[in-house]
Amino acid sequence: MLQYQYLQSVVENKGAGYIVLIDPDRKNDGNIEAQVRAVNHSGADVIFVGGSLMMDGKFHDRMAKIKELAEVPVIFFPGSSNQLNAHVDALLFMSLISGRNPQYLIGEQVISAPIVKDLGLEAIPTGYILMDGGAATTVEFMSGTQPIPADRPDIAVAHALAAQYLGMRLIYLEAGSGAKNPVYVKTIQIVADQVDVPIVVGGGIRTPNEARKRVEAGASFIVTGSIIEESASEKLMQSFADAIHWKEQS
Ligand code: 1GP
Repeated sequence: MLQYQYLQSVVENKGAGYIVLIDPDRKNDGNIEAQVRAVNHSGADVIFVGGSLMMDGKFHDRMAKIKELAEVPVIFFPGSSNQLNAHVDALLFMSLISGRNPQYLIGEQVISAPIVKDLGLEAIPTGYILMDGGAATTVEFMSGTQPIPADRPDIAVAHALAAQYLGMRLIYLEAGSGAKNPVYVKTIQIVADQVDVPIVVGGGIRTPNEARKRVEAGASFIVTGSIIEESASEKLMQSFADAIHWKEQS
């Protein structure tokens, strides 16, 4: 089964899906294994791997380790084309559509496409929309793009619709890793009301309750990174999974 179909089946069966983001950077050297093992037993549906900034050269080794240990699909969430590798089940083929930096709109994609083809990876076309999360984040700085103001859901809707009409199959509403404020519930509601494409929401989500509210607003997937990185707690992941999988309890 294609990974995109798997994602669709998660939404159909559970109401929404829980994605744990693991950043294969040096800062996680000591606890990557613990994070993946916890994911395996937590009810989480997918692992995203990736980050916007790598501080050493062991990125690919850590990716291989994550893939080897993971019992759920591993989907690559690339920070740039030079992170491409085969240790994944699919990749988000993203365009940072809220920005106006051609490198992240199309440049990185052109560099990546032949390599994706050669590696035989499933590419999931994704419109990546950066919303202001209350403080500057790594993705904002590294991509040289401005986020959409948090209180302008109309601008978010216009971008999300553009993504849909361009044929993108996921819309990622991102506040940035470690964001002070996650994407507003209201924004998700307004965007979800207008588009038919599944919406992924991440950045600054720290509690199962915050995740649940965003699912109720129309998010199809919730991503948590930092909060899990801090503790690698299986119990916390379980609470996230339970809060997000609303269909399983009804
Ligand atoms: C980043 O949305 C993810 O793309 C995760 O953010 O690290 O804040 O959970 P956090």
